[in-house]
Amino acid sequence: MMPLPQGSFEMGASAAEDEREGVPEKFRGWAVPERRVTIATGKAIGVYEVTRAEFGRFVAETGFSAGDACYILERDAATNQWGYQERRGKGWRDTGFRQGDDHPVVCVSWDDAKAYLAWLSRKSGRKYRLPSEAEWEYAARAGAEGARYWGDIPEVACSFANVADITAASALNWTLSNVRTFLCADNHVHTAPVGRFRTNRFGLHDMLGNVYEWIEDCWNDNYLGAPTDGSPWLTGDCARRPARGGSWISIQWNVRAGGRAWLVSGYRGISTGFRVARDP
Ligand SMILES: [Ca+2]
Ligand SMILES: [Ca+2]
Repeated sequence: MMPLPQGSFEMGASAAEDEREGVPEKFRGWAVPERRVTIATGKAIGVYEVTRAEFGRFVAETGFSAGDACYILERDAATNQWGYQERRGKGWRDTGFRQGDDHPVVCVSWDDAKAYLAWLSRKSGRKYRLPSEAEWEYAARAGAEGARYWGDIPEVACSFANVADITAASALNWTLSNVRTFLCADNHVHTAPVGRFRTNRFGLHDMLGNVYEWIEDCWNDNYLGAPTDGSPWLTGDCARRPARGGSWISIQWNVRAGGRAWLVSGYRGISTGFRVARDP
């Protein structure tokens, strides 16, 4: 765990950033209005995404079942396009690609993450939970105001994050043109071991890339009426939850500190995991 410095920051992403990053029309305007958010003292967040080994200990001790199906990436034989398909027999133990114990756990839903956190809280006597969306973004930015904590040059990504890069594109035979793959090599086709890449200024690994991270809040289409004290926003569409930071499969516009995405809370997929947060 890493203590988060008390402070305030500008949360959100401007229309100008959405434009510059080539965010598709239907995904624009989700991270406005930008607003000042204050993070109270005493919060802490995981330095790493939760690993397969950590989730495995939870399952071994409790017998918890994280379902029997997961959305995996497959190439459609007819159209030759990659897309997500839900497959029985796939799950956090068998994702369809090689994962070591130190890789982030995937194929876990928001509810699975909450079950893990309840177990961890019982075991440790501390109150673990998912990060609020504000805490997550504060932690991801670590003082940076732009789209990414490593600065304005997208290709610097490959020393800071596991993203959709040249390695993945060549292994999976994607075309690089017009989808804004990161034009650098991070040397990982799928997930990477946690902590393999450089940290941001708060000492946190993989806040961008590797796996999308579940957030405590309910989903709202923009920040009108959102809390400004760092607490989770628990009204709105609670069947959907934010997932932040992009993943190993994400092209440039999906890998932004202020960018937002949502998933149905029961969704289990090969690019989604979580990290933990803790109150004082
Ligand atoms: Ca990669
Ligand atoms: Ca991540």
